[in-house]
Amino acid sequence: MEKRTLIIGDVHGCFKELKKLLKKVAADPDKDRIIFIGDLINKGPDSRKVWEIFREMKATSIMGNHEYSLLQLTQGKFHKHSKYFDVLRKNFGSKFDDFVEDVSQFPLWLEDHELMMVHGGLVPGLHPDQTDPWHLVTLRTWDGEGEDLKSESNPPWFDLYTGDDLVVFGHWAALGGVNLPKVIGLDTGCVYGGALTCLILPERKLVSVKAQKKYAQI
Ligand SMILES: [Mn+2]
Repeated sequence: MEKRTLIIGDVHGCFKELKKLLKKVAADPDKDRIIFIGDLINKGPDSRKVWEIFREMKATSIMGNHEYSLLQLTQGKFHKHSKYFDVLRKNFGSKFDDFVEDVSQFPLWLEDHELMMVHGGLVPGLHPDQTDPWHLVTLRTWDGEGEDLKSESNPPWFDLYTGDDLVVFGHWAALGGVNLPKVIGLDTGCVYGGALTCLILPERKLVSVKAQKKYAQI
């Protein structure tokens, strides 16, 4: 049987829901390829526990905007999400440096045969290696220039996508998930009281577990 690929949406510290979801899909680190779509951390109950599960699952993660900002901050650059930094540091304690080392290995995108994975989205007409990393991790809508990445007066980036790869992304919880022929959005807003979702490939099956509570405001 072909190896399964399990792609998991934005966890944001929701370790209980993550455990439940992994159980529901019978995730097996020795048999499945397990990939997180980014934003493992911040906002939710326990980022460190999510990272521990990530390690147990021998998983990979795409770089989310929260991981990207964390790296910038550890390099002394001011960035968004700095308000989460102290909480995260305390949460990880003596494991903080190990965690940051792991995060520094997260790819900004992953392309594999006919599959493309990215946290935010793809700039229309550009390959990720031609794209500003900040766009890859935060893009929602496209204004034609990349100045405004989220105004709802502009079209979602995936409305302008014309490639052949199946693109799997996260980051846009307000949509409550996206399922189009060439585009799958996995952020179903677990930390906001929604659900945590896993895409199983090659079957293209979506499996979710409901959030136990609302941990943060969207
Ligand atoms: Mn995000």
